Amino acid sequence: MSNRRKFLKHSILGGVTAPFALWSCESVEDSSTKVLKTDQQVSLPVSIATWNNVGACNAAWDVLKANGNALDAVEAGVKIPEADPNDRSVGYGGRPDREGKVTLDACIMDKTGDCGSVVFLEDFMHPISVARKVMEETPHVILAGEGAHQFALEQGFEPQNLLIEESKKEWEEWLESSQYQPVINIENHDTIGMVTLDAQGDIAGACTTSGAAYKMRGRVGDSPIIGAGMFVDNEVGGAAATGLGEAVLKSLGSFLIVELMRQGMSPQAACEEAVMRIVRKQPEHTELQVGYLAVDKQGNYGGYSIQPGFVYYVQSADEGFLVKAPSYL
Ligand code: SD4
Repeated sequence: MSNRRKFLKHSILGGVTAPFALWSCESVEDSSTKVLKTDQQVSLPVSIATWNNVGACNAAWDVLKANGNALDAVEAGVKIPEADPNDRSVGYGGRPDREGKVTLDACIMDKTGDCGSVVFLEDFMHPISVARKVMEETPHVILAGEGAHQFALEQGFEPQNLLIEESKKEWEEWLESSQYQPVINIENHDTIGMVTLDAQGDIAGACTTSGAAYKMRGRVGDSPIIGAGMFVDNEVGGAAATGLGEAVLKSLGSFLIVELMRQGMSPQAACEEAVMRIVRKQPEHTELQVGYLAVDKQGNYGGYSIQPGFVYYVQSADEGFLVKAPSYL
């Protein structure tokens, strides 16, 4: 075991705050980016998230290392990009639909299989927290649009304008052509799907996004749909998706991955098979990106995408690092 590993294990047990930023990776690819060759395993607890969401994984990790539970960790984690105006695919600062309105989708799932979701929600920075309230305070799983808005107000969430000046300006420029053409790895970059496993080995998952930029008004993607954008099962593991939601919705990718792992596939093999379902059944796959990540209950993880360029971040008791996922194309 390396000294750093020893130090971290010691830090966790002793409750000391470890300097995670020291080995956090700030750019999408640098010397700490790992190229995944075979299935890999990390020690629990762990947080794993789509794209270069280092801040989110570290926030989740802060909860996990203090012996917090996976659900609190995953919510704390994805709230980081939700509040970040520089993340133009999630929450505050997210790109609007073609009417210039920022509409948000999010879902959350706990170790018991309970779950909550909001779709087409406007004016609230933290749709993930509203989704958690749907799970905990209502008999329902999904609330949409106006009803979700009303519920958020009743729960005490503060409404605010989520359209930042930069997004507004870009949208106004887009209006001149009004061409709807998602750009692989660019337009949707940074939408976050996260799975956490706590020190007890229990799981939770979350996914949150502003969806495809300049989408039709009312469009809902895969991210808030349990089983599409994210799915966890405390007997098996969890998975999350990013990329063009329509392709994920047509194959319920995250549910598929968890079920494949249940049947014995590794997280890596399960992600590859879920991508191949899209490849085999959706001829337009050459023009779109979907990336999946998965982790099982033992801390084995994997990821795979259609196009090159998908990365995901892993923060475990051992270390934190970015993984460049292999791809079909
Ligand atoms: C959507 N899947 O709304 C989301 C977008 C996304 O990385 O994941 N972007 O289609």
